Amino acid sequence: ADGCPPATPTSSAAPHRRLTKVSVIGAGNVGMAIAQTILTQNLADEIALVDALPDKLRGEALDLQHAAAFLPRVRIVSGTDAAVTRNSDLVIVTAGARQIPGETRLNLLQRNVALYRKIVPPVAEHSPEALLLVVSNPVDVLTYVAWRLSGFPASRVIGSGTNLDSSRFRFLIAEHLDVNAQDVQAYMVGEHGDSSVAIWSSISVGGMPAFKSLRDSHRNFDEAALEGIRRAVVGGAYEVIGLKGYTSWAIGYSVASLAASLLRDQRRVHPVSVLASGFHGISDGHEGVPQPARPPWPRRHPRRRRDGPHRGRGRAAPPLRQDALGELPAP
Ligand code: 6V0
Repeated sequence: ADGCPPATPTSSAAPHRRLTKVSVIGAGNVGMAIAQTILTQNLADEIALVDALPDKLRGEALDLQHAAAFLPRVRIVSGTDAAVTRNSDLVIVTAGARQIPGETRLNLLQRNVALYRKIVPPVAEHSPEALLLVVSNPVDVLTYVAWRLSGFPASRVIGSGTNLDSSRFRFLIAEHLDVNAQDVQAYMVGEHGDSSVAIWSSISVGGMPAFKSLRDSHRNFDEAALEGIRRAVVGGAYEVIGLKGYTSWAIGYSVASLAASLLRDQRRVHPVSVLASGFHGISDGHEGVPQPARPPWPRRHPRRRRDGPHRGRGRAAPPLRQDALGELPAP
């Protein structure tokens, strides 16, 4: 794996505590922001980075390793081959084309579906019990594609969904009301990006339902301002991409918070992209809906390994025919 030592099976390294391995596929702006946030938050014992560009990958891995004196001890491995991800608990996929200024997320679909056909099957093979967390755009469609390509149960393939949109929403409401964003609960749901929906009734501040009390009191209640907040949430990525070329820090923290909830079983509720068949008239596909984020594997017990691709809880993915992939413009 490009000069880096091969990944150590996590189970043999520590007999008393099972080590946690997180892999990040795609060492671009988003992948590296996620990796460095996971590193600084001490969420993993081993981080594996995979990218198609060996020099850039090696440079990113070395750059992180050179910070070892200031960080928790984490083994960092890297490679262009998915073998380096072997035995991961969590695999985060960020590889793929990103938007250029003004481009929509859905424009990326064909290019990124083609990439996922190469990336997902070997990753699933090397870590058959992992949780797959999809970040590349369009994230909801690619989560569905990753589920179909992996053969994993639906409970083990989720997308970052509207977790980032919701954090933009919380930030802007917090600014509007001049309170701390961590004290604001508020959800954007639906498809990540342009068509995401603001759930105004979900807003609460310090446990108080905010929307109704603001409207009743006429205090800070200004429909134009609220519509401005919704527009700013939906246009947030376009604004950042127009200014700096890409987004990275907020998605890094957003995905690290999902990783923390999943790896540490924090029982938090996040708006993530899950198989939404049967919800609100959706027949087949992934959507961002608030979900208790729980690891589907038994964290406190030794892993039970079974043969075959369909393990664990949840609906198993029907096999995806190669020719059917080209017919996936939308779920
Ligand atoms: P980037 O900086 O161009 O990084 C993409 C990386 O993928 C590059 O380093 C490529 O070399 C690598 N790559 C390409 N092909 C492969 C392959 N076959 N195997 C491994 N690596 C490969 O893009 P950036 O990091 O800015 O964005 C990555 C993706 O995240 C894009 O699709 C964005 O649209 C998406 N985002 C999703 C967000 C969300 O909320 N879900 C938020 C921000 C960006």
